[in-house]
Amino acid sequence: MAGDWIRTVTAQTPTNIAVIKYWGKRDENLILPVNDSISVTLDPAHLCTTTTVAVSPGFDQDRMWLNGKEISLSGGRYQNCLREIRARAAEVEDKERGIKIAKDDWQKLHVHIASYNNFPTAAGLASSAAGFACLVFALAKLMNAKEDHSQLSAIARQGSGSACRSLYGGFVKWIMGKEENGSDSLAVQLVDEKHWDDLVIIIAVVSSRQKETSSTTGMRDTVETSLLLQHRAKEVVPKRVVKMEDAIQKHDFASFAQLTCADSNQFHAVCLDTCPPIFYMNDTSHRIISCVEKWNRSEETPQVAYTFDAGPNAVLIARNRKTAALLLQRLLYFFPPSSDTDMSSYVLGDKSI
Ligand code: 2P0
Repeated sequence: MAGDWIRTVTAQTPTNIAVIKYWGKRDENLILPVNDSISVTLDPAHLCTTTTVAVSPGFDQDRMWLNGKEISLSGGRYQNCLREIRARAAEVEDKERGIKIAKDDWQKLHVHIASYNNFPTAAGLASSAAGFACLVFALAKLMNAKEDHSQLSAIARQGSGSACRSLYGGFVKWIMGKEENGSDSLAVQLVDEKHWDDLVIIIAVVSSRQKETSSTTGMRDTVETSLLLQHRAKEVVPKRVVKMEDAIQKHDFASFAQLTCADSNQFHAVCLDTCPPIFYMNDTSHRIISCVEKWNRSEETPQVAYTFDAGPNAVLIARNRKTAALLLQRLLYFFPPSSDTDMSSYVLGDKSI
C-alpha cells in the first residue's frame, strides 16, 4: 500500500416502489420491519442514484457529498454500512496500476463518496432506497467484499429499510425475518425485470418539495400510537403478500392492481390513525385516485394501479404501453401543466373527474 494513488468504483442503482408497503419498525437501530414488503425496482435509466466511492492513502477521513453538497457521515446509518462492509473487505490487487491493498489495510484507509440522485431527494420518491443500496454495492466492489446480493441487502437495510429491495431488479420481497440480530431480514428477488415487462410505470410529480414528516419519525409515531398498524402487520399484510406473489407470478393484473391500490390506501389510513396524524397525500393525490378508480370501474378489468409513498406523488402502473398512453392523455387533460415544472402548481381547472 505504498505511494500516492486513488482507486475508484462507480455504481448506479435504481429506486424501488413498494406495492405492499413497509411501515413500522420492530427494531429502530437494526431497521427491522413489522411486516414483509414487496416492491418493483424501476428501470435504471430513469430514477436512480449514481455513486462513486474512492479510496486513497492521501485521504485522512471518510467524507461524503450528496448532490454536490458535503454531508456528515457521523450518523449511525452510514457508520453501520461502512463498518459492515469494512468487516468483509478483502485483498485488492490492481497489477496494471501497481496497487495492492491488504485485507487489514481497509481498517486504516478512508473513503470519499460522491452520490447524485437524478430525481427529487426526500420527496417521497424513495431517494434513500437507491442511495444506500448504491452506496453499499459500490463500497462492496471497492473493498472486494464477496457477499451475494441478499447479504448485501441486509447491510443496505441498516442504512435505510427500503434500500434492501433496490439490490435486485424486477419484483423483490423484503422478508421481515425472525432473528433478533436481523440476520434473516433481507431481500430476495421474486421475478426478474423481464418477467412482466408489459407494465409501464408513470410517476406524476405532484410536488417536489421535501416531505414534512420523515419516514423514520412517522413510522416511530405510528408504531407507538396506531392500533390499525397492529391489525395491518399481523392480519392483513401476511395474506396480501401471498396473494401479491401469486398475482405477479401469473401476470394477473386485476389482482395486482386491487392489492396495490388497497395496500397504498391502508398505508395512508395507518398514517391517519397515527397520533398526531400524518398527511402525505394532498388534494391532487386524491383527485388522481378518483380519476384512476373511476376509469378502472368503467372498464371490464382494471387498467391502472396507483400507489403513494411518504409524499403526495403518484406512482401509476399501467397494464401495458397502450394503457400508459391513454393514462398520460387523461393526466394531461385533468391536470393540465402550467409553466412550472411540477404538479403542485398545475392549474387544477374545473374539469370534473
Ligand atoms: C416502502 N416507505 O415500503 C414504504 C412505503 C414509504 C412508504 O420504505 O427509516 O426511507 O430509512 O427505514 O426506507 C420509506 O421508508 O425508512 C419507505 P427508513 P425508508 O417503500
